[in-house]
Amino acid sequence: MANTWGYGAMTNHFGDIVKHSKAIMVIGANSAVANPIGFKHMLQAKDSNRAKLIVIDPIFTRSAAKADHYLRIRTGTDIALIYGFLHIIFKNGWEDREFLKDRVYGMDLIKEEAKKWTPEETSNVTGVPVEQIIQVANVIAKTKPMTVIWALGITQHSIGTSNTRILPILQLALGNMGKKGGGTNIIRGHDNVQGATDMGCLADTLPGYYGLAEGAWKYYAQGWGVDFNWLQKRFFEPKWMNEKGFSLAKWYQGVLQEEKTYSSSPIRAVWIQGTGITSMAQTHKMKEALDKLDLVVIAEPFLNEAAVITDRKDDLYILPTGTQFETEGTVTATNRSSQWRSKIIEPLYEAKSDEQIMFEFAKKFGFYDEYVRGMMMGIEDGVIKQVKKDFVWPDDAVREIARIIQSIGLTGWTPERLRAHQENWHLFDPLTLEGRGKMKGEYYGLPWPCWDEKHPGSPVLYDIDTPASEGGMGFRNRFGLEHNGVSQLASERVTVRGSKIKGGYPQITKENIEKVLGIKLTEAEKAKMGPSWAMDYSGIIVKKCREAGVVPYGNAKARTIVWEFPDPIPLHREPIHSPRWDLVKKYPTYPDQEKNFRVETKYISEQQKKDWSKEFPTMIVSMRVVNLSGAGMLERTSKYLAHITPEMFANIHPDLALEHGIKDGDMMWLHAPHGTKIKVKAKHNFSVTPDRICLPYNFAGVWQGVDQSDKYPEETRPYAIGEPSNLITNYGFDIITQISEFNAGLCRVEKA
Ligand SMILES: Nc1nc2c(c(=O)[nH]1)N[C@H]1C(S)=C(S)[C@@H](COP(=O)(O)OP(=O)(O)OC[C@H]3O[C@@H](n4cnc5c(=O)[nH]c(N)nc54)[C@H](O)[C@@H]3O)O[C@H]1N2
Ligand SMILES: Nc1nc2c(c(=O)[nH]1)N[C@H]1C(S)=C(S)[C@@H](COP(=O)(O)OP(=O)(O)OC[C@H]3O[C@@H](n4cnc5c(=O)[nH]c(N)nc54)[C@H](O)[C@@H]3O)O[C@H]1N2
Ligand SMILES: [Mo]
Repeated sequence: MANTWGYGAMTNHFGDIVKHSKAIMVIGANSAVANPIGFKHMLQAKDSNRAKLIVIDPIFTRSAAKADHYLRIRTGTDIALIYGFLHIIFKNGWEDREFLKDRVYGMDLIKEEAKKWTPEETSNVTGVPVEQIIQVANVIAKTKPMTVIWALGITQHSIGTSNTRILPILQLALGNMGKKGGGTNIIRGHDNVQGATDMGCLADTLPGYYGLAEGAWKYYAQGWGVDFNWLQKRFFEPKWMNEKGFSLAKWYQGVLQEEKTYSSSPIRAVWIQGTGITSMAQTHKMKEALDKLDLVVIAEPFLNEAAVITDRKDDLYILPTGTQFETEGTVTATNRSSQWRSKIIEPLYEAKSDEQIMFEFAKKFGFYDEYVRGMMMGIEDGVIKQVKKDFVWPDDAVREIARIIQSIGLTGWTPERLRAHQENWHLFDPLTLEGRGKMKGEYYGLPWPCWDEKHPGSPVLYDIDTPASEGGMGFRNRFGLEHNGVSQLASERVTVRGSKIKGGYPQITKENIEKVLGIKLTEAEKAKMGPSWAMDYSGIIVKKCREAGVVPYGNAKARTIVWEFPDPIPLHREPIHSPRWDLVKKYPTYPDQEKNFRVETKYISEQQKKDWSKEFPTMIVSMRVVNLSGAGMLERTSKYLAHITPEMFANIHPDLALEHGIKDGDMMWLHAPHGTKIKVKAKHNFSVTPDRICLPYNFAGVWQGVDQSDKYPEETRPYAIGEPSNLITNYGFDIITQISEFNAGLCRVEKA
């Protein structure tokens, strides 16, 4: 429930923080380094609103250095801390009772759990002093609106999904959702990572979060102009069509088959396009898998170091790929705004752009016609059909997206509108996103949902004080009409401004539209209309909703209980490898997972095998550095960027280092519970305490002490190489998303 759309994104935007936030809680993010432009807005809010900045992080980061309140938390204990805040908030009656009554379902269960989290127990688990817990609980309860900002310190845990749920729950309790200056602002990572998620670059959904059920596939078959049976035949057996694929985190199991695997045969070939591989945990397993495959293809502008860590000599191809300067199209920012990007130059030398490579692939494997047909479809007189014989790239791709992805309201994103925004940057206010002059009435980048071609986009989600036609909305009705006999719709007091319907209402379907909107459809309209607002190519549902001032996705309550998850409400569970053996018994992890995506995953059996902390007493925390990104190949090939961090290092407290005889600048070994080790430079540093070390993950080219320089093809060795830290990232995966536990885990330090 990071937001009710499914995945994380910003509910608000950076300019909104500058203008309206009075408190900013940054938890598990180091924006000063990872998102400096975003962070500038937080500093501006301190100036413009005297906003209080609260930073919660196991490391004293550069962001923490600017905080009014810095809480040094032990990794993986955020749920405990937030319950600790909620304990104090409920005890003092500081929660927003009206908001809870009208717009939230299930807060009583949260209140019950919070009772257990006294300041003393919270302090025991999190390591944050009691007085600080009480002080910050006071600040956040009394300084409104507060926005909550997070990134990877929250998600990269075996309890990552629960982490991402407890924070919106805090914001609901305080009544900070759907408010200017409030909300939950999840800062996304890479350029266009929001767009990639929206487009379904995931193993468990179709684009636009449509899921993998038959109805969704049929909707897509229609939109792509292909036969459903043809789509089904792409799969070895029909049942795989409705099953999640392998996740990026554990694809190697599909090759190695060491843990129980659910697949028709082992994976024999892998196609890598846009990920560095050493950025993945269990890198030693990734290497084994790369060695064992029949075929590896890498589509890359640089030399991807997947090609360096493997020992294979044959059947490895690197396809030179254009960069983002050599292609054109749209990207989506962390606040759901879209941006048109122009091509600066044609792909250089023999390189091809990503889409050209995909087109060639489709031709080679005989499905090119079906692959591109979606771009030649159109809606005529309310019916979807093929309307032309050729396509224009990228315009027709953008039109296809707008036609099909109604679920998050990309419907208004026409190439014409997005191009006009690019051409008229000067006419948009950077803080309010409002357009002026000929851009008047639109928000910059048409932040989704943008329901139709006249809609301005929605800069702040769940804001009922704004009319639907200007971006207002309630919470989405996504989980049925009632649960345990309680209505899931917003109360009668929650009316979206200007709406014809007072109070809550369900999502609009063909079946309920006449009743809910109080209208009469013609037979012709009924014949064209799709089954629900998200699957209606005719656009009639959205049109009728607009006329009634109604948001097609309904007006419901936010839920704190996700009844289909292993933990219906978030619960603190110790990391798989925890430094606190006493707490492992009290707050154990999940039972082992029989199957998620295509593999089994170990939880309790690994956690409780033994007291890992005896042999591996030091916590690992992952950090970013400003000059490198991701797997790091891209920046390490720049002489100037490489120069800033010429070698792989870890920040270590002098007390811990000297205990092992490690002087500042000495090399040291870091050993992981699964038997791997890396050799890195020790940097004495006071941002860490003696119980934890902190290290970047942007290196490759050295493997457990062995320099791999000779494995780079001529003239491709980057200026800086080093050990991939993910060689020692511990085993551990989120129970829902399977993201790796990059930000918890243990190691042992040894002088090299
Ligand atoms: N220990 C640890 N590991 C982590 C993380 C952490 O915090 N700690 N963070 C995780 C996160 S959030 C992420 S997003 C990943 C990031 O890690 P990766 O996904 O590996 O990201 P990058 O290295 O930025 O990019 C991958 C490759 O894409 C190539 N590339 C760049 N532009 C293009 C293009 O236009 N087309 C094509 N085809 N390729 C291109 C780059 O050269 C690079 O080799 O790392 C994850 N791994
Ligand atoms: N220069 C640069 N910028 C980048 C990137 C890059 O590689 N280089 N990568 C981009 C990408 S892909 C992403 S996803 C974003 C990531 O953006 P951020 O998540 O802001 O970046 P990190 O440095 O990983 O910050 C995570 C913070 O969480 C803290 N942390 C770790 N465990 C816990 C915990 O259990 N609880 C709490 N409260 N905090 C914890 C860490 O100490 C760290 O300070 O950055 C993007 N920007
Ligand atoms: Mo990321």
